[in-house]
Amino acid sequence: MFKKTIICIVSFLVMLLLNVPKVNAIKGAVEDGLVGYWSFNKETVKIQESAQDIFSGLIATVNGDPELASASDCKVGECILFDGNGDYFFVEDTLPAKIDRDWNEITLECWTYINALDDSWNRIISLDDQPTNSKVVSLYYDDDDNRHGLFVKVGGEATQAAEHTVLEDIPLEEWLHLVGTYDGTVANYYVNGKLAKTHNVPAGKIPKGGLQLSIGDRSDGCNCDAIQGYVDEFRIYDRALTAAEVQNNMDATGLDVAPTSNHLSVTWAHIKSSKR
Ligand SMILES: [Ca+2]
Ligand SMILES: [Ca+2]
Ligand SMILES: [Ca+2]
Repeated sequence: MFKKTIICIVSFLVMLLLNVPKVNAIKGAVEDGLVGYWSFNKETVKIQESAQDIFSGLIATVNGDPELASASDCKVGECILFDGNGDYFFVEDTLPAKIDRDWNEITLECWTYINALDDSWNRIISLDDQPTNSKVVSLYYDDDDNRHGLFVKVGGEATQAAEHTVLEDIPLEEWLHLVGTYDGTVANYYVNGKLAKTHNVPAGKIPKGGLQLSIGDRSDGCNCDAIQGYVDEFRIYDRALTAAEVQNNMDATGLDVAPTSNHLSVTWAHIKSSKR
């Protein structure tokens, strides 16, 4: 009788354990080489001021009047809506520099949902040295020439728009996972986890000197390359992610491991997933 009771209790406990729901289970983004990660989730955004990167604590200051969009309109938690008129985020660099530094390799990654085209260049993410314009790594699209891709310009080498971009207008009103990687030689552009374009830009590193990072327009906020649409889950790495890592990150909803205490003070319990 006693033995039977014990077996019953153990069985019950095992069943209980098996049925525990995974509360707020986070699928972690790759952290090796991660420099900054703007989730744009509401606890990281003061929409009239700034958005904080949840990995390094970098601050992106707000220009114009972008909106903090609700999770139901976004990919993972909340995100930012840009209206195409004066809206962009400018990343404040730190010391030692996290942005204006040598980039031997780089990855730019985000989710975006473009609402409308405007017959010009548009930069979803841009690391550049505007106004000099001798160094650029940018996830961009160009309605005028019906193209989208990863633009790389460094050391006198540059992506040729007619050859190295996807030759179609960027799809409208749908979420796109865009990743650009550059390892000093090869530039890869992934759309929704698939390699869409690859080509050689054998120019080596992107050297420090005037490099600035922006979201939604060129880094000098010219309002000439401003996007109309949403941006979510922007990550920047100092190495070229592999195809498998790009796939992993497409499913990512946060970070597996909280950054060490010197990074920032975001309440990790609040960073949860609500992927639509
Ligand atoms: Ca988000
Ligand atoms: Ca605006
Ligand atoms: Ca067009």
